[in-house]
Amino acid sequence: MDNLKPVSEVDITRAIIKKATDDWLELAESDVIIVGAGPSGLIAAKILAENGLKTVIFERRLSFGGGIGGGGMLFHKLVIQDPASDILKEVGCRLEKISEGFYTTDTAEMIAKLSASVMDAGAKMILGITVDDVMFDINPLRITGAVIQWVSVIMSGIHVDPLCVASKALVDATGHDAEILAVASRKNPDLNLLTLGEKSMNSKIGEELIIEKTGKVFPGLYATGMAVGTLYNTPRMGPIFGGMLLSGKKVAEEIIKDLKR
Ligand code: 48F
Repeated sequence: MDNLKPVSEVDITRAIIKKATDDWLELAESDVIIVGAGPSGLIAAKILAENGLKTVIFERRLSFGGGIGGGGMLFHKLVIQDPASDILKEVGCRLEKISEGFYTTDTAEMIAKLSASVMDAGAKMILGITVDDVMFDINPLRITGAVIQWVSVIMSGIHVDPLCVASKALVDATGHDAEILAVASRKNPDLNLLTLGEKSMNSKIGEELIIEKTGKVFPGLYATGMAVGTLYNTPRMGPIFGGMLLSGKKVAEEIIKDLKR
């Protein structure tokens, strides 16, 4: 039988706290914070990290992939079309051709390959963290970071003061609820951010409009994926993911342009 190296309970505790603290000290001032590890947030993080920006994703669940895992009505497939399919091919995700430029893939494979590419690019992903508010500065008025809390604290209902992480760009990739835009709008009417809620289903128009409207919504604050639809009242689209990936790519490119100016 192989002999495992003996590690005491105290060694385990010290190793975890020390290495997690090292990471947190580094992340406390990030270039980009992405809230939500769904398709748009994942691809944005990959591109941002590849371009040398210190990027962290905060995801409240203990898993990543957001709405990818649900496929279409829990069937384990979703659809993707050209040219967004290139993004999945690039991360090694196998596609099944239905017709020219139109494919399906397995939900678990897309989650695994896309998420692995985020970490390979050097972005950090921290699970079990909810972003429940934004930080701001005045003169000039801008969003300067995220207010964070353990999801377990929020679920417990006890009051515990949060911590904050600074960013040059904070990205709402929280999906249909556009949680970051919603809280920023509710608490700061002077930002003039009104989240209208999404429209009923029209996949084609929905995807086109989300890509078109993706980007900066306020200095320091950006939106991608379904959060864009909720902000601008564009149609929902169901289990087709080309628009989400191109939206994530677009927001990353805009941030790179803004931050590297
Ligand atoms: O919903 P989600 O997958 O966002 P998306 O990138 O993609 C939408 C599609 O999955 C699908 C669709 C496209 O055809 O309609 O629904 O816009 O992922 C959002 C992630 O954000 C997390 C949430 O758990 C999910 O994994 N999240 C939401 N609010 C917060 C959060 C928050 N306040 N703090 C941390 N994570």
